[in-house]
Amino acid sequence: MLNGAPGKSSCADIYRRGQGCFCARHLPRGEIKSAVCVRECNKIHPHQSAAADLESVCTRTCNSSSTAQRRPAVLRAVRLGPCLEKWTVEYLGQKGGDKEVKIHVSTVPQMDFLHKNFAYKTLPFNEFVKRASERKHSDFFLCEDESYYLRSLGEDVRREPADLSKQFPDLAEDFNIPQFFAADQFFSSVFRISSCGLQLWTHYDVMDNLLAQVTGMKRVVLYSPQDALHLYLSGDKSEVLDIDSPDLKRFPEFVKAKRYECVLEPGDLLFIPALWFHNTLALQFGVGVNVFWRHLPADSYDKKDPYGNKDPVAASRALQALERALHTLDELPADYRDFYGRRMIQRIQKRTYSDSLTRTATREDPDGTLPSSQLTKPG
Ligand SMILES: O=C(O)CCC(=O)C(=O)O
Repeated sequence: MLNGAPGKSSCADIYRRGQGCFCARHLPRGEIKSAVCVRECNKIHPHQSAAADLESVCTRTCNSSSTAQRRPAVLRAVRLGPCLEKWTVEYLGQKGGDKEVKIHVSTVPQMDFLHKNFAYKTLPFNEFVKRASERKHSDFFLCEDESYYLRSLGEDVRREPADLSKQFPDLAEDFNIPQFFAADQFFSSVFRISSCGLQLWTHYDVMDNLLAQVTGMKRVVLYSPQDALHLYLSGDKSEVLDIDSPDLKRFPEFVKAKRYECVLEPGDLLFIPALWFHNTLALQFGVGVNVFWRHLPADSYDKKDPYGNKDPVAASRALQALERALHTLDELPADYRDFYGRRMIQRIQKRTYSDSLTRTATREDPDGTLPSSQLTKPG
């Protein structure tokens, strides 16, 4: 397992130190595997046999409605198109041109969205790609070894989802969007271009997602939605920034979150089901594209959500109703609030937890003093 934060070590160092746990990297190319749990001694859980047709396997995996099947999966050596050969720094600069892009600029390896330890800046795309690909810069904003990250946006940033074919039509021609979902489910296609060594905070999105790695290598760590309570969430983001050596005084529950991890290489595709938390670390300068699509009926999603990360409409309504209910409980003395609060939690668990989650909760009770019936008994 990775020990310590990447700090300012070289990307090669980061990669070497992590090699012991980069399990998915050892999978034979052309196979599809579910993401690997590092804590289970690098065991690989096969998703399908090597001979399986990748596309049909992925179509089934991505469209399944069963929670057990909706697990992350890495597909190796996918035909992503001419981008795999063509997307050098020079070519990207030529074809992408000097269109202005809004980028994240960071002086530290771990970007922190919640405390904003990076700056938003604007650069012409070709200049951005050049700078992101180099370690030291003659022109810079904050310091000569600053790092850069692009998450491309739509034309109207607040309303329109990113779409490679609109913002970068010449480059979009080189990238084949994997056809694992119906055309009308498509939501967005997003450039993910990062300097070596830069890490993106742990977060979830509400759309299903295929993250394609076109150049460079990237480590991706994932956590199940069922581990949400161990991740110290602030909205859709985890407060635990340093997932490799977390501050366990501040975040003691974090050790309970089961970590899944893979390393993506050029031509790899990672299926990230909606609500699965993910954290990325660029092991090299790299270019990726991620494609979001709607797994639920279109009207389930917030219409004013260009990023694909606003909670579904029904979830937002339920969370608002909860706030109102809590406000109502405030009318009672503390001991009554405690009593009714506990009963409400039990009722919510009974109505919403899937069987597997109920089992997990029971298993996690170290003394076995909490029978499952206690979790599920009506209030
Ligand atoms: O590839 C990355 O850097 C981040 C990917 C991501 O957050 C996503 O695909 O939702």
